[in-house]
Amino acid sequence: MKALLLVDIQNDFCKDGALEVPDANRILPVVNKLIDSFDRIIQTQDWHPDGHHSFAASHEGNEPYDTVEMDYGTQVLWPDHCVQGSHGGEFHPDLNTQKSQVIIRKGYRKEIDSYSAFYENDQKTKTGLTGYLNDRGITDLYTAGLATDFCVKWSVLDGIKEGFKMHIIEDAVKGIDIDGSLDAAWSEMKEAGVDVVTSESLIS
Ligand code: VGL
Ligand code: ZN
Repeated sequence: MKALLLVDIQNDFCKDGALEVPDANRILPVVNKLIDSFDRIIQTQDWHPDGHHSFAASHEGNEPYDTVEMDYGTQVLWPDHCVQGSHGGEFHPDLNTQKSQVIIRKGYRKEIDSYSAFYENDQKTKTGLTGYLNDRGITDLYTAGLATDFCVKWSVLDGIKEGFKMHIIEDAVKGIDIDGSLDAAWSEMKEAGVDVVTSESLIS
């Protein structure tokens, strides 16, 4: 059974947002068409408390896009974004969220970032999505959203590890691209066995 996984389509990642992903808004009409063609829809929502440790402002002397070492490994520092309850953290108003059946919020613990829909960045703490999918008999996830080289990539890689068949809809994702991270992400996902599809093949 298949489902559509919509990753972090929130104001802060869209045009004029705090962590704007180039051309992010272009996926909105494509994603809305995909929503019409799926019966099971799952969304993720990046959802950080004020002063989250992934924010550059929480680290004296660091700027956004610097990297620092955390207990769980290397962390890119971001501008403040997707703060709980803020406008930036809301889904883009043009996204049709009406059919969404579950929303997985992530990154809500101050000390740890969470890119993937399945695991926090320690690669140990689960979000609960695996259990949800297994309980519902969902085997195939069609992935769209933001950003290709961070939350989409980690969701795809972890989904494969968790035993799901992961598909990425290439015209329904956009990336940030820090120092070649976008090309690297595509290579990693393909290496891991992601199935790359176009929205056209899915829209009925
Ligand atoms: C994301 C950076 C920080 C993403 C979330 O959704 O890809 N990127 N938080
Ligand atoms: Zn974030």
